[in-house]
Order: sequence, then structure tokens, then C-alpha cells
Amino acid sequence: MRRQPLRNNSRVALGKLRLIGALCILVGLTLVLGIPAWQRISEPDTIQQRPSTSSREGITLTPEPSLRFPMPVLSGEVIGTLGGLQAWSATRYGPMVLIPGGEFWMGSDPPITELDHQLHINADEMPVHRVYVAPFWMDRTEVTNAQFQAFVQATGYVTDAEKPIAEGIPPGSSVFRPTRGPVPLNEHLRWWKFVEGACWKHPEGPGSDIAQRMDHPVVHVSWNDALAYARWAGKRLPTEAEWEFAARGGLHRQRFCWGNEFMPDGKPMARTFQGRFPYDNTATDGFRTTAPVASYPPNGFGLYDMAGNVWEWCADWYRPDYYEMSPFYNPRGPDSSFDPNEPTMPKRVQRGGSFLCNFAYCSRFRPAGRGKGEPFTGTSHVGFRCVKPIVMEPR
Ligand SMILES: [Ca+2]
Repeated sequence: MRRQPLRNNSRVALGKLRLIGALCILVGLTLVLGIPAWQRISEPDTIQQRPSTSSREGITLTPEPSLRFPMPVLSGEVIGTLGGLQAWSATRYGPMVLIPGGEFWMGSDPPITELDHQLHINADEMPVHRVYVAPFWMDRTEVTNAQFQAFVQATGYVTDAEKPIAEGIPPGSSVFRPTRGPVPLNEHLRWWKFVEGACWKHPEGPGSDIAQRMDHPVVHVSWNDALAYARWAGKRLPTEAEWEFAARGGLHRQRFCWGNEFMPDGKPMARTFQGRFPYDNTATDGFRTTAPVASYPPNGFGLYDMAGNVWEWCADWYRPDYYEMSPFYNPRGPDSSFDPNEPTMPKRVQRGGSFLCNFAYCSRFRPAGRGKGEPFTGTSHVGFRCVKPIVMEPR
């Protein structure tokens, strides 16, 4: 009779063990299945496409940290504590501007007015569609020769234009050479010349240098070169959506980065081609090619030269039909590239136009204008700027 309580105690203990075991299994299943499901719901920006790794390039873009908190809408110049959050200090490699993020209309409306038709709005800018981008820091200016020189001196980096293109083909890059008179504007080889020895430190080829142009944007940099600089500086290239959101400076559905009028009060607002392209460069604003960065007024976010001066590489692959399939949250471009004009040539996006843009030839200095280029190739009118994610640091 005295053993009965012991058997009862054993059953109670066994029951407790089973209960604890069941709870452990339940907690385990919740952790394994529940967290990914929660992440899918709460972090929509983490499920969008990223620029894919190209085996040809051997490059993988590092995913940035996801934002896990609501950000205040702020704009202005760096540095320090913002809304209780410690922002990355970005002064070491040039000042950066906090781009507040938010929703905007990306792309172009169909042309309606005579001015719209003059601007040659391309089909790849349509349809206009709503996009959300998370806040980020962006370089206030294009990367300058001085900044790129610091990178090369620190790392010994050799740009693509300084390497032989193929066996028997010496290094070099394409340089704009004005023609002697009017030429068909669809024959770009009439004004682009491959120059042996042309590179970022010899923009027009041997015999030219950047000694008097250290505050000009670096040129003859490929997408690979831009990415290498960005990684060295602890930054990355902007997505195409980030770039356009930033270029618009808080204005919605305007033709230009500063509004709807090309030259308000007759004042040039960007470094574009003045005169008759490509033979009559009047340089009425005092510049024939690039200008020192920040020579023209900034846009609404305090960014300079988002229109003109030099084209700027973006992280995304280029496809002309991407806007028909673009996701709403932080679009990061298609998984692969397609350019109908050169179907076998992969292309990355370029934005903002350059000193060779004007109404007659290329109006893609507009914030919606899209350009593209082969990732290994830079020219005398292509540069870049970087962005940096906002992260939370312990105070
Ligand atoms: Ca630019």
C-alpha cells in the first residue's frame, strides 16, 4: 500500500516531462517557421531582386542591412545624431546628404506638350509608376578626380581603361571629338574616337592631365571601377530608383530636377551642351566639357549635378521594359540585362546625362532619362557617385 503514492508520483513526473517536451517542440517549430514568415511580412525591401552576380565579372554586391524602424523625414547635410539615431559619419570621402526616402512617381508621363516632344521622352521611361525607396545617404557631388586619386593612391587600383582590351589591343578609352560640321545624329562614331592611353588621369589621352581638374568629376571609369571605389569608401552604387528619387529633389512629375522650365530666368541650371551638337560648342556658360562639381545650383535635397556634367553609374542591370514589372518597394532592377540595340551586350544603368546632352541630341539630363553602358567601359562623359545605407549604431 505504501508503494502506491510512489507510482502516482512517477506518473505525475512523467506527465510533466512530456509537457515540457511538447513545449520545447512547439517553441522550436515557432522559431524555425515563424521568424522567416515574420520577416517576409515586416521587411518587404529584403525580398526584392538585387543586382545579380555575374560570373563574367566575378562580383557579388553585398546586401545592405534592412531598416527595422520608422525613419523621420529629414533632409540636409550630414553629420551626427538624427532623431535619436547615430548616423554614419560620411565626411572622410566627401560630404553626403540624407535623402529622406518615401514614395514618388518614377518615370515619365506620355509626352503631351510641344516641349515634351522636343525632349524626346523615350519609351523605356514609361509607364510612370509609384515606387517607394527607403532613406539613405548620397554623395553631395559626383566623385571627383581628387577623391578617385586618393582611392588609387591608397589601393594601387588599375582601372579597366588602363588594361589591354584584348590581346594586341592596347589600353585606351573613347573620347568625344567635335565634328567639323553637322552630321547625322544617329551616327555616334562620328564624334566618339577611341584614344590609346586615354584614362581617368589622361582624359584626352597622353599629353593631357587632370592637374587643373582635381575638382572635376572623374571620367573614363567603368561600372567595375565605380564599384571598387564604392567598396573602398564603405559605400555602394545607388539603385536606379534611389538615384531618380534623389534627382527629383522632392518635386513630383517635373521635367527637370529643378522644375518644369529648362532655364528659369535665362539661367543655365546644369552642365549640358550649349550650341549645335556635335560641332558648334558655344560654351556660353564658360565650360566646354566637364565643369567643377557643384558649379550649378543644387536640387531640393542639396545634391549637385544630378542633371548633366557626367553620366552616373547605377547598380541595376538595364532593361527597357523594366518599369512594366518593377516592384513597389525598393526596386533593384531586373535579374539580367537586355538592350535591344545590342542584345548580346550586358548593360548597367547610367543616369543624369552629361555635358554632351541637349534638346536636339539627348535630353536625358532629365531626372526620368535612362542611359546604359557596358560594365567594363567608361568614356569621357561617364562618372558616378555613391550612396550609403542608414544604420543604427549604439550611442
Ligand atoms: Ca551628373
